[in-house]
Amino acid sequence: MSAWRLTDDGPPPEPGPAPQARTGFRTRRFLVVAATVLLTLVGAGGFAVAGGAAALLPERPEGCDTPDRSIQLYAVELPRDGTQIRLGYGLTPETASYPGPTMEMTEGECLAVTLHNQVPAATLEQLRTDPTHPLGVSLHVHGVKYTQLSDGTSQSFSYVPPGQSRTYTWYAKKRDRTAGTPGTAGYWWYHDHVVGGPHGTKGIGAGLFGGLVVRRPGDLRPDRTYTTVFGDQQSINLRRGAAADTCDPVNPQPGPTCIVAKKGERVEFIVVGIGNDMHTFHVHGHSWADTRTGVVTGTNAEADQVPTIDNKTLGPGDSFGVQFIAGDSVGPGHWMVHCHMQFHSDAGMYTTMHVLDENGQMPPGGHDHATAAKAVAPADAGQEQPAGAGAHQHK
Ligand SMILES: [Cu+2]
Repeated sequence: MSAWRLTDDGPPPEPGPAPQARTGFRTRRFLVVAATVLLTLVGAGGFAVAGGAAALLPERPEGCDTPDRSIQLYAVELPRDGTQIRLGYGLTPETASYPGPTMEMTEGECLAVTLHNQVPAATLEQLRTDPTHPLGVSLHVHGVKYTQLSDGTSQSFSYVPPGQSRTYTWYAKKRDRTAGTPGTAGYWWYHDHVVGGPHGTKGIGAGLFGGLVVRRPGDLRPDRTYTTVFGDQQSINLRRGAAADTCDPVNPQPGPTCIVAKKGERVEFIVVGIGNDMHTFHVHGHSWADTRTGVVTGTNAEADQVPTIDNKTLGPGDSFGVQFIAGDSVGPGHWMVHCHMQFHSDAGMYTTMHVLDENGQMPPGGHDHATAAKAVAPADAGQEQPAGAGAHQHK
C-alpha cells in the first residue's frame, strides 16, 4: 500500500531538522494510508462507495454538484445467438439490446446512470477467463468526464456484482476558451470493462456496448440516429450478412438491425470500433463533411477547408458521427452501408440503409442480396466462428 503525494517543494524532508514538518508529513501520510485502506475495504464490498468514503475520492466531476437527470440502465442476458452468450444494456430489462440504448447529453449537463446488474452469476462465471477475477458488470464511458468512482473497472472497484446496482455520474463538460480545453461535444460510446477480465473484452464481445452523443446547444437535431459498432469477425453490431439487416419490408421497425429513413430526413450515425481490427465506414449514395457532426457551416471559403467524404477509417476504440439528408438528390433506395476492407465486406460486413420516399413508401425493385448474404454466423470478439449460410430477399 503506498500513499501517493505530490508537493511543489520537493521530496519529503529527510530525518533530522524541522521536526514539526516531519510530524505533519507523518500525520498526512497516515491519513492517506488510512483513507486508502478504508476505500479499499468499502470498495471491495463491490457496492457503491458511499458516505465517508465518498469524501476521499470525489464522487462527481467538478462542475457537477447535482445531476441534472437520472436514468436507470439494466444489464441482462439475452437469448443466445447459436452458442454465443449475448448480453445487453436496456432502459428496461425487457428492452435490452446490443448495441444498448443510445445516450444523449448536452454540453454542461450532468447525468446519473444507475446500472442494475441482472446478468446471472453463472453466466458471468462462464465468461470469466481467470477464476480470481471478480464477477460483475460495469459502465465505462468515453469522452465525457467522470471521477474514478465512475470509471467502471475492477481495479477501482467501480463495478456491479450480480443482483446489485451502482450509480455512475457523467459530466458533459463545456468548452473552456480561456483554458483552451475542447469540451466534450462529440460522438462517443460506453461499454462494460469488467466481464471476463480486467478489460471487459468478453463483456464487449457479448454485447455490452452502446453509443453516446454529446451535443452543443444549437447543433442540428437529427430525425433518426443509428449506432453501428464495427467489430471483429467482420461484424456490424455483432452480426454479419443477412443477420445485420432484418428490416421487414412491409412494416420496418427502426432498430439495431433495421436502418430505415424517409427521403429528406436528417439521419445520424454513431460509428464505433470495437475488438482488434481496423475498419472503414462507407455509405453508398451519401456523403458528409468531415467535421464534428458531419454538417458544414460558414462561408464557402470556410467550407472549402473541410473535406467531403463518404468513407472514414475506424480503429479499435475510435468513434465518430456523421449526419446527412437521406436520399439527398439520389432518392429512395436500398443503400449499402459497409466496411470497405474488401475481405471484411466479402465476409458479410455490410448492412443496408433503406431510404423510403417522403410518404414512407419504397418504390419497387432493386434489392436482392440473397446471393451475397453468406456469412451470418454469430460474431464474437474472442472466438473463431464457422461461417453459416443465410439469405433474405425483399423487393
Ligand atoms: Cu472491416
